[in-house]
Amino acid sequence: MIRRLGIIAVTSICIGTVMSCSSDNVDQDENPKEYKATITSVLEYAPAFGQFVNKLPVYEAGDTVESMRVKAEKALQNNEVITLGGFGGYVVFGFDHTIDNVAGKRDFQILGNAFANNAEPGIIWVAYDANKNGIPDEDEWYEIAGSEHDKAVLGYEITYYRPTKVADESLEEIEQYIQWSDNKGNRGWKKKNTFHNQSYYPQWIQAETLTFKGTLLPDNAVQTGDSENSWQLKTLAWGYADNYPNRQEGSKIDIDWAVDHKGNKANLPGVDFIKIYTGLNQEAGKLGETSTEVAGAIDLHIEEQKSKTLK
Ligand SMILES: [Ca+2]
Ligand SMILES: [Ca+2]
Ligand SMILES: [Ca+2]
Repeated sequence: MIRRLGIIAVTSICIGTVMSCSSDNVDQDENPKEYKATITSVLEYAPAFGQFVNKLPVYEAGDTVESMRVKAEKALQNNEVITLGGFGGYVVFGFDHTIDNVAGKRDFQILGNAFANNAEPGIIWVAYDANKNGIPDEDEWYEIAGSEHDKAVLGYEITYYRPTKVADESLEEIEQYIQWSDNKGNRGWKKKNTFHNQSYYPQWIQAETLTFKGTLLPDNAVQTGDSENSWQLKTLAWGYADNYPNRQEGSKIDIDWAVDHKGNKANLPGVDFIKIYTGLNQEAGKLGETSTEVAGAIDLHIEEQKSKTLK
């Protein structure tokens, strides 16, 4: 099921459990290695279109796929928010160790910027580096089957087209800004709103189109009144990124929820890499497109160990 999405190639960097980027190994004998509970590397950053794209992180003239990857990596290492844009936009990151799948417990947490009635659920894929080559191979990915899995559209594919109308300083609304089409015969336009005047198409990408494939969640936006401002983005029950506030249990994930493309339990011993992508193709009035944001991830077992040590 897990074909490489989009157009970005994996960049070879120091990742996983078999390589080390830092000088942590120095004096290893006296000081046994302490693993970080948080993200240590970003392997790919490939957002779709979006009102925060080119802002979180900031695109500057001359930036490339690689320099934007580095910006996303620094942001996530510091728990700063990055945007994934509309449906399919993604980030892939890793840790300096394998996050264990502890039986009967949630194992990791994805940090986002969700708050009450502002959930922008992202689908979570996990990879266990079974062949220990330090990269997530295509056949090592599994999907966290969250609460909406049975209602979701599997194998959804969308293409966005580079806008011909250039966003400028006038902050005008552009109704027909970015054209899109999907593999279900739908097509339409994404709006540019009056709040964000930069381009919504990733400026470091030369291609005229961006294509993403994955699992599409049912819409979660509800209009609660007559005004364009009265939209709420409802929280899904469990198993997604940027769905619950970071302090809540709902932002924590059990590796046991991972399934293969047939829906069978993956029974993974742990996770080395995580991929998050925006799970909705939805616009909600003045809120604009629904876009998952990610601000980091935490190995809950290391966190727990630390708090035990402090007691
Ligand atoms: Ca578990
Ligand atoms: Ca591998
Ligand atoms: Ca969000």
